[in-house]
Amino acid sequence: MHTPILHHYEFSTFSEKVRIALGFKQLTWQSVDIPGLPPRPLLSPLTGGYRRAPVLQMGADIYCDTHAILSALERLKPEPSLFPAGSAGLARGLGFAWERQMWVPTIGVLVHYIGEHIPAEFIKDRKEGYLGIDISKEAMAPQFQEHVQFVRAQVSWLAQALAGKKFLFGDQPSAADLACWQTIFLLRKNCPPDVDTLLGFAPIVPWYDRILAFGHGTSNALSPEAAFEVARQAQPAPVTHLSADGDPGGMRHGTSVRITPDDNARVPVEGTLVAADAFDIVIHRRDPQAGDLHIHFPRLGYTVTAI
Ligand SMILES: N[C@@H](CCC(=O)N[C@@H](CS)C(=O)NCC(=O)O)C(=O)O
Repeated sequence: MHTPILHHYEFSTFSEKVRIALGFKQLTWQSVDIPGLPPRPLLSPLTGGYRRAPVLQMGADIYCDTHAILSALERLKPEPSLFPAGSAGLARGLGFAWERQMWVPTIGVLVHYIGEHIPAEFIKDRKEGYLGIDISKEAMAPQFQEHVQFVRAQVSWLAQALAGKKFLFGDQPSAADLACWQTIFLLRKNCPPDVDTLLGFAPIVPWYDRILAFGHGTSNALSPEAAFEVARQAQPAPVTHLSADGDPGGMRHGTSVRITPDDNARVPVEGTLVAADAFDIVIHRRDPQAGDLHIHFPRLGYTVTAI
């Protein structure tokens, strides 16, 4: 069994969601610190071009997107579960919807407070290679009130859902708790304390602290070169959780496919379909240096086409 390797950067809040999941499951992992924007020359060959963070690597298996990563961690260590007692469908759906809806308004509030400290090259990258919008403080200022109201309304709903409970589904946290938590983490970590009042965070602070307390598990630093060497020396694991011809659209094992995020950072990744179901898809790629790789994506949030 390969030790999980997380390619991530400190201020990436989607990475924080995975770090907290690793802490909740008390896993030992290896940490590859990547830059906050491309180029990431030793990671891109492993992902086939997928450019977002974080990425989880287990040997020659590469997991893109936190939704695929959390499922992989759940298979690696089923207990404690991120999908407690019958919550899987709701936990996945709620987490996905929350992150989709909240991402831009959260950035809008964030840059209101700290926008002047964000380097120009970062703003340029986020516009040209990631979100497709200008996230500078000046550009987002006209929408600040709209973003505040949106986040506050969502948070009020979250507070209502959490009333009298430790976590969204009861005493055990779920992937949905972590998804909701991570966007709030970005704001509470970086903005002055008055953001709590502005956005109505007070009732959810005990829940927030419970999740923060999971920590990050036990990690050791690993260089990008060493992680690449792990992939080079490994073979992809046999896929046992999906069936070769399980694609609901009827795409067969062996089909050449292109997988592209449908929201942002729309860099297509091409490979040969290994296995799929309605939730996940795995493709094979052969990199000249890294060798055979399996790259895993969640199905929701990605467009898959035969090429
Ligand atoms: N749906 C993706 C979203 C990941 C995402 O947008 N991550 C941000 C960092 S927090 C990112 O990739 N930013 C651009 C980059 O780092 O290249 C997931 O769940 O992993």
